[in-house]
Amino acid sequence: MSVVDYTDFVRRQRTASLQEVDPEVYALIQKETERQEHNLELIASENITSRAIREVVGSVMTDKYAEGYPGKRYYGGCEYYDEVENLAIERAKKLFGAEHANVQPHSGANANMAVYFTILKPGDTFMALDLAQGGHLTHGSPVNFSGILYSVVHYGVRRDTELIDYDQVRDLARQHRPRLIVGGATVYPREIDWATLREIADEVGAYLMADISHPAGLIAAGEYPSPVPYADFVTTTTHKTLRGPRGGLILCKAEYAQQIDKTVFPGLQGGPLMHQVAGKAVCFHEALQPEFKAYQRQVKANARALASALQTEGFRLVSGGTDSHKILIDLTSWGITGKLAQQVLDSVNITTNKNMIPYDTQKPFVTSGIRIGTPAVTTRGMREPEMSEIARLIATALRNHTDETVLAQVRQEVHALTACFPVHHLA
Ligand code: DSN
Repeated sequence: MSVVDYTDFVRRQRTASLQEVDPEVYALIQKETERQEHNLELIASENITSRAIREVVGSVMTDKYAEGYPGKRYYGGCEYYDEVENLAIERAKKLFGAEHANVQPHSGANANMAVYFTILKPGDTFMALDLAQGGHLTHGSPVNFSGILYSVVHYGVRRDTELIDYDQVRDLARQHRPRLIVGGATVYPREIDWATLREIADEVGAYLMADISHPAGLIAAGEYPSPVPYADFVTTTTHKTLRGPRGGLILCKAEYAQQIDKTVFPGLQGGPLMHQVAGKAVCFHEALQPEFKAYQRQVKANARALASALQTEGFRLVSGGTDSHKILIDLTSWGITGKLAQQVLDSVNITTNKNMIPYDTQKPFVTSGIRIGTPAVTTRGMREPEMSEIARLIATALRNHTDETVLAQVRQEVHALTACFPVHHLA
């Protein structure tokens, strides 16, 4: 019987490249790299991380368990993990002006769950923006734990302005006396009035949680109103406008620090993903640089320029424009669905996502809108002139969506544009 010896195998693994070890996965990464180079990435929640962040999340920091918190771990050998987590915590607090930060949530959904588990009991009532009008799954959707465990009252946007109806929020809060009011959205392109939400929460004795997953980078740079002075809890992902590794973050007042930490671990999670925590430390460091402010200013300027150019092309924008990095296009008058628009734009290498518009009559998998955003194209270095170009390419593709010759021409123009703004292949 032949005995397989592993020692040579392990020795080779120390130095062998991914290409040598697993050519199949290597080839897929090459293809994804090419896709990122040639596609116009307009998904509002996506971005392109720095090489430093990709280096840290692919580092030896992935190897170790570190249950617990700095100075109070359940395993030995955590001295450098303590230091890196402390760096992440201190940088997050400085970046957002927060009293306490927990950097361990694996995702935004986990961060939201941790806040709910800290202050709500099953059956308690909370209020949030309806998913169909711009909210998030974890803001009480009936197919999500948040809608299953709790009694959820949704507020929405006004039909005429498509802006959050704060009068409705106040009326519903008085009627239902929620224990928590959640602010924050995945699609809403406008500023959120945190002071008014705080005022309503105080009137009914509710906690206020702000989910800033989308505008976190803008907020860190002072380009969007910060809820930190108003909210008891602020949750976010770290990979959208913030340009960090995929993950979650909770900021809160010092008085809730111990409870939040206990809910995250041991309440909800086991070992933290310390390579991601280290990546968050680098993300916050990058976001503290003056250049990050300039980048976020341009993200917003690009969104405004893109919105205005789209309107010139004849598109109706939900709420008439944007105050952030994202735009919601209503395609109803163009006679095409969001689903078809996404497919057509995909075919010319422009990446977007179909999205419900407020009071949509189409199903969520079809929709009447597409959502677009400027973080990734701004990271590539594109500015206002390119935003006009992108609006023209989108309009040309959608206006001629059955004409293969025009679509091929648009695809070529997308390639010509993206070739001028490399993502990874910088000299
Ligand atoms: N998937 C995110 C977004 O695209 O906004 C929300 O979790």
